[in-house]
Amino acid sequence: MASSAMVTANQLIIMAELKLFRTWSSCFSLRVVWALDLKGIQYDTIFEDLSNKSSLLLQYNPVYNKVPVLVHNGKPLLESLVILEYIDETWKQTPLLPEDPSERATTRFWAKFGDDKVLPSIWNAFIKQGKDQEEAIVTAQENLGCVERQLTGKKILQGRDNWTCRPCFWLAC
Ligand SMILES: N[C@@H](CCC(=O)N[C@@H](CS)C(=O)NCC(=O)O)C(=O)O
Repeated sequence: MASSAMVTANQLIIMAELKLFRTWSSCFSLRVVWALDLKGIQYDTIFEDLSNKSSLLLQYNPVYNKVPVLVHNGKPLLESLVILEYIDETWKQTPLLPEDPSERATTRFWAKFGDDKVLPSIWNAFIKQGKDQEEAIVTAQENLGCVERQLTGKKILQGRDNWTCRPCFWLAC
């Protein structure tokens, strides 16, 4: 019988208690799903009803009461981009961030731009009405144009060694 000292790193990954609180529709949660899948990490999913949040979700994320929440060995990790960094630092295989510090900074910049600018502007383009909606569409197009210019001429999503795929992965929602 295998002693605990003989447990391999892979087995430890499987044994570690990892739970992801999310909804099926949450794009922020999908980032986490993709990161865990890319790294081949097993986890349990707890689907939340955001109109009737579970007491566990409120307990784990008392500040924002939002998904995603990743719970690793009882410790909650909050905010999708923070969770991605935690996953990358904890499980080193298939790195999400490039090695080079300047490329890491660039990746983080575009991920932040996606959250701060692109996503809210696209959301506004859908929910605003009349003149406000027209303005929101222009703003969304400008923000998407910024991302497009950044990616033009670069090979993206064509292999994990090409760092340009990382901003896409971090932005992608
Ligand atoms: N900045 C957060 C955003 C998370 C977020 O907005 N989650 C939404 C679902 S997509 C949520 O839980 N909303 C519930 C609420 O606002 O009460 C992140 O990146 O994790």
